[in-house]
Amino acid sequence: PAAASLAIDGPSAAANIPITSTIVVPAGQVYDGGGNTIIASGMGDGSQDEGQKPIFRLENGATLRNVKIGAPGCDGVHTYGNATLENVQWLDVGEDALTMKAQGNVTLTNCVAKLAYDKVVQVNANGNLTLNNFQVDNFGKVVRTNGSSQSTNVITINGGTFRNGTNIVRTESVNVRVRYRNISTSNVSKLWQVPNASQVSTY
Ligand code: ADA
Ligand code: CA
Ligand code: CA
Ligand code: CA
Repeated sequence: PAAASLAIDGPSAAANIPITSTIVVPAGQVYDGGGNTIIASGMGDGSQDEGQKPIFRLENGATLRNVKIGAPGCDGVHTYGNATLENVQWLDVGEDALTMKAQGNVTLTNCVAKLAYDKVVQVNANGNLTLNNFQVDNFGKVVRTNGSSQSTNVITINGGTFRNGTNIVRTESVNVRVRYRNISTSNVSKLWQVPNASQVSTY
């Protein structure tokens, strides 16, 4: 009967989705990956080489949710303005996982990042970065502002687990504020690498 075949087909199982070019999420739109895993080819090898392509490009106001980024992680996710990420899992971070490429407010909620050789979130623009319940294992820096740039950022870390890394935040900018609460850490060498300890507070 029809019901049996519906039951067999059921809700679709998670799948691997091969891509050969960046997935662009237009301004204000939502990309829901349905739990599928993106596998890139020809876009970079996931090493520390700069210039790899992003897996996703989020235009201003875009949302990315329920997706896994498999190896090679290439240059991860690029944001151009405000962005919302929910249940995004980087299974093997490439050169980095997410880059703020233009000014905006970027929020990650219930995301996971693993196996980052160095940086997870690269901040190359002004704006606020909020990490709600971010689970990160194996990293150099969870958040790194760009070189000696004096960007203005409020970095809020609300919950989360950070294991096996060097810094949760590293910045050279005196214009960065870090606020955090309810975090769990293990084997992290120095949580906050900032110009002045007064830039970091709980809230
Ligand atoms: C390095 C590099 C920057 C930028 C950054 C990134 O810090 O020096 O120019 O490319 O990586 O965005 O990955
Ligand atoms: Ca880099
Ligand atoms: Ca990696
Ligand atoms: Ca990068």
